[in-house]
Amino acid sequence: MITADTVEMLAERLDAAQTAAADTPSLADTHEFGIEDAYAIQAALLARRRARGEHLTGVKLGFTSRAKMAQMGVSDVIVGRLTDAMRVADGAEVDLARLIHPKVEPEVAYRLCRDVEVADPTVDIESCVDAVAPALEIIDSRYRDFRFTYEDVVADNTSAAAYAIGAWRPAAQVSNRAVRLLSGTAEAVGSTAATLGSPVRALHALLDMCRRRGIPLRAGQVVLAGAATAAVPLAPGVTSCEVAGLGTVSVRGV
Ligand code: 0L1
Repeated sequence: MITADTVEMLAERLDAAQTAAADTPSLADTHEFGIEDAYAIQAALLARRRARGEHLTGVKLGFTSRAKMAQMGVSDVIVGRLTDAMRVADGAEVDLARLIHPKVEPEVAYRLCRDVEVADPTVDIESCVDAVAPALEIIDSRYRDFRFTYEDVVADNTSAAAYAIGAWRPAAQVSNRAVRLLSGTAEAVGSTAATLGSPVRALHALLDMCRRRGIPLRAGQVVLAGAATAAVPLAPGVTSCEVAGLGTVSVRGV
């Protein structure tokens, strides 16, 4: 365990890196901390954003592919928080100068139509979802050269930086849809099944995480279910994600 003062100091370091778009070394280089500490640092980081007037708009899952879990040597997903300052309208510009070394991932987004009673063991999270959409998540690890531990990335709010969501459609099964991501000359193709076998499983994993971490889920919030392909560098110009049968979403890096 690290002290409350250290939690605040490390959150301040990550917050400064994000706001200045200047990378920082891995926290683990200088501090020994566990996963509980990492979520405490993440919460302190979010408190800083909220103190600046940002509002929570949802949650995101990370490490939802078996390959990424194996790479990080973990068997659990991670959860981060989204705010209105991270939201980018479909087709709108993303200012690359405000980011350190951004990458982008194609995802499925869910919309919550009612508060989820996360402490209730009988709650049916699927019945709390009314819409689904294609999404782009921009991740921007604040760590120098992408060198981070599992605890580091949780502390860094799971690299969350920005997100865009396409047109919402009534909730539907999206378990194995083709996905295509284009960013500059980079292309990644995959399937929504890369997200824990099906994005709907991400909802159940999220509920479990929120129960364990005391994270509330509120009506109107969005859930980014996790990457359907490996992340690619976010290029200047148009970046788009197409999910078969769901539609397309894009942003423009400037
Ligand atoms: O969205 C995610 O997969 C969370 C972890 C991202 C870690 C990274 O910055 O590569």
